[in-house]
Amino acid sequence: MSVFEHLLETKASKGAGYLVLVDPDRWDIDELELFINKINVSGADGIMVGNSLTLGEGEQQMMKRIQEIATLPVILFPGNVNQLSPHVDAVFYLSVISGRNPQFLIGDQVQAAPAVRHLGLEPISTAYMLIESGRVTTAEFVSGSKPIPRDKDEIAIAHALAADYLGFKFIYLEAGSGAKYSVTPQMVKAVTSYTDVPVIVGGGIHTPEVAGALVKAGASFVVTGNVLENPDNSHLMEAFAKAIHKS
Ligand code: 1GP
Repeated sequence: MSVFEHLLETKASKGAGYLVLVDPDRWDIDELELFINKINVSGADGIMVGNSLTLGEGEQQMMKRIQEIATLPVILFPGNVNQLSPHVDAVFYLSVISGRNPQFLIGDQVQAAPAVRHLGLEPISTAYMLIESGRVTTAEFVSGSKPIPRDKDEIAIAHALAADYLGFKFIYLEAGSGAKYSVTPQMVKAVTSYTDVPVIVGGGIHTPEVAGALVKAGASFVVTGNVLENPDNSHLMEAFAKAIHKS
């Protein structure tokens, strides 16, 4: 089964899926191993790996270790072409459609395509929409693109429809890692009432209640990242999975 099929099957059987984002820059290898083992048994449906900007060394070794330990599909969530790796099962093949920066709309995708083929990675085309979230996030700064205002549902709808007509497999509503405010359930509801393309929501989601509300509004997948980087919060993983699956 491809990773895309696994994700669709997760949505069909559980109503929605839970993806945990691991930023390899934020962990040392021992802590990382413990964390991946926790994710494996948390009820999550997949592991995303990536970040908008890498400072640390050894990112490829970290990805290799993650894939060795993970019992869930590992999906690259790339911030740039250099993050492409043989140590993932699939790659969210992102285009930042909310922006008008050609590099992030199509330039990097052209650069990456031969490597994706060469590495035998499964590309999952994903229309990435940055939504304004109360502060300038790294994703916004690095992509050099303007986010969609958080209260302008009509703008989000028009972008989502364009993504649908262009044939993207997923739409990603992204407040950005460390966002002050997550994407609103209202925006998720608005977008999902106009398109059947499955919607992934991430950025600034800190409680299972918020995750559950986003699923009730129509999200097919919810992503958490930062909140689990505090070891005191690792117990939240199971609560996130439950809230997302039952909503
Ligand atoms: C994934 O960028 C998000 O879409 C993750 O955001 O780190 O704020 O959970 P957080």
